[in-house]
Amino acid sequence: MTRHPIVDEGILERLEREYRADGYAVVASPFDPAEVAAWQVECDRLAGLLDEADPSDPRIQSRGHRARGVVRDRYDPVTDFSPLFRGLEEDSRLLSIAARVLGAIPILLKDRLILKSAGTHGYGLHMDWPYWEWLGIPPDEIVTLMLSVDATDAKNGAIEVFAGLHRTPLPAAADDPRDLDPKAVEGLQPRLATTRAGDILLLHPTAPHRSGPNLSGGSRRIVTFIYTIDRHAGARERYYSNPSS
Ligand SMILES: O=C(O)CCC(=O)C(=O)O
Repeated sequence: MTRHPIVDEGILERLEREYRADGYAVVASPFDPAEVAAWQVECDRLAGLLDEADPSDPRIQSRGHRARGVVRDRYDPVTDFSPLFRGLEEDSRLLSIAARVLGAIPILLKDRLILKSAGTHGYGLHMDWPYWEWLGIPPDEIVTLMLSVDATDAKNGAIEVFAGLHRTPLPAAADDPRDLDPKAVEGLQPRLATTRAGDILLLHPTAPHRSGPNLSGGSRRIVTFIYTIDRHAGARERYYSNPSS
């Protein structure tokens, strides 16, 4: 495997500062354009497999769509389906970023691909932590790295983050205790985390976030690697062996 230099110290320093203060941070792409182009080709291949995939496979999940009711939209874990993304998980640039904010050796907890094809619905206000809490890992020992396969913006459903609220207890939604009550952020303005292809959005597990529908004509694809630290070895196996994950 090609070893890439770790991300520059100055970038890591800024990233860590922003991540601690805001609960998220965006890193400009440390990848070569040819690497990102290869991700795009791989996502096209994975999107093409969806029609033939076993409809009962729990690793392929669906999402509401403006015109088609429901569409198959997520691979989780995507590394089960893609040797390219399986290799990317241990890329030294990603590991150096994860190690910096976790302060320990990162290991992969979870990974996924969200295709968000044109017309697919967005995601309501939530934080990811309540979905992982049962694992018993403190939130500061998990970090999410979202890799933009395509540029993201307001039109195609970029992630919106309520910055600086990741240490503030917020009320749960009435219809799902794992989601947040939208009233919790009434009057507050989220930050739209726009990205270029190859950029990485870091998200803290308790950062409140949401995203809009994809109203553009193309897909908005994001590959996500969620890392924990080496003292939680076995957490990935526990996570994926739980049928409700
Ligand atoms: O991809 C998106 O638009 C949002 C995904 C998200 O918020 C999540 O899976 O936690």
